[in-house]
Amino acid sequence: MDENGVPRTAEERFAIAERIVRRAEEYGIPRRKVMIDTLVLTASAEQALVKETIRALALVQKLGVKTALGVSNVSFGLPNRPLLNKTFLVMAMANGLNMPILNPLDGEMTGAVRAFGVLSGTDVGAEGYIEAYRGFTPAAPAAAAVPAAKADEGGADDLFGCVRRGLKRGVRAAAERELAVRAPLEVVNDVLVKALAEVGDCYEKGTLFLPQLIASAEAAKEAFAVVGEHMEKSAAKKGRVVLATVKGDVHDIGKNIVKVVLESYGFEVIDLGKDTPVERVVEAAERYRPLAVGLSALMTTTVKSMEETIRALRRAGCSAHIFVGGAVLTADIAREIGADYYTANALEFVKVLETLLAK
Ligand code: B12
Repeated sequence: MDENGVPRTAEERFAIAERIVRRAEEYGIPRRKVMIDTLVLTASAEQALVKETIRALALVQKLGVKTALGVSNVSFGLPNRPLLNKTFLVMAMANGLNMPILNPLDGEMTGAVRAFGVLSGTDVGAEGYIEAYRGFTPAAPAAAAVPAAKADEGGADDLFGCVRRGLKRGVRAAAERELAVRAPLEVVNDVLVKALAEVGDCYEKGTLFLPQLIASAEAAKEAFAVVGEHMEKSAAKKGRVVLATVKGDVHDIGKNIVKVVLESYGFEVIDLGKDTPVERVVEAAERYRPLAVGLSALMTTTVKSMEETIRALRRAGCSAHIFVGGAVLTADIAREIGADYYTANALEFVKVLETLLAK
């Protein structure tokens, strides 16, 4: 990868590998001593990029370098990860992977490497293979996988069901039907947040997997857009709030809820989106002079970039009240990283803003 992150295509990754090899040779490092990792992304989130990693291996090995891969990344978020890991390992080795990074205590993986040595002719006379498997007796066949019990998925076409099952196509109509009988905020709190919480629980329990989670998140996003269209937006603005999910974090469902709720209570929201660079937040705080800056983070790892953002805002002399939120935060962490306020949800955020305005 380079300063622009992980390139999407094999050709772009190859171009970077070429640059590395050239530079190494300038320092007297021969290419046979260079190891290039063509980078594995997870099949559950970036399915189309799996074959780019494999194609990149085939291209890069022509440079006469060694190739490495952290194999098991490929299966993150999917069931029966060992099966995917092993299949991917074999695909990768067939395309030039010679230094796989894998669990050496996993007999299936080391077995695949040994078998590949025989079949590709690198283990001459199958010497290593025979040494490892002399006296091998086959294990009893594994029991067939039992389908996971289904949680309550809601009706096929109600809003809860659409989000729970990640059905993006029906979600708009389902949201309209729900909004005909309930107030927008009730739809958010009683249907959308609950459906997402259930999806999150099932994901954590391992009964639902990353591609399904992504589908649910996308369905929820569509539903929030519809809810937003139905929210009454008061013309008189109470105050301005800059909102952002911090750098490195792409979770924006919670932030989007906060936005919808703030707007419905008459606040003007400048939404900077997700994965927001520190400088963009500082720039927006300087440009819009908001009453408050609200930062969202959902991962332990991105609390650090939240802290950096707060520090940069302070350095720039930002006078706005700094609020933080997101499932990973607590009042204690908020204090530690220098925020002014932590609130657990959007409505509390509104309440605190209103008391600040009343002062
Ligand atoms: C949906 C989801 C995703 C979706 C996100 C889609 C999207 N557009 O947001 C996708 C599939 C893309 C995703 C990706 C990943 N995810 Co994820 N994801 C979740 C999940 C299931 C739900 C999060 C959510 O939306 N909750 C619902 C909303 C409404 O809640 P909320 O955000 O907390 O918001 C409420 C409050 O916190 C508050 N609030 C939120 N922000 C703010 C801001 C302010 C200012 C205020 C006042 C209040 C406030 O108000 C909101 C409404 O009440 C959680 C698990 C869980 N059960 O929480 C994991 C989870 C957050 N993800 C996790 C991980 C690890 C990842 C990945 C790294 C996985 C991977 N290896 O690919 C990537 C991250 C990529 C990245 N760089 O960010 C971990 C984080 C672990 C940790 N503690 O660090 C979790 C906890 C799952 C787990 N247990 O492993 N994820």
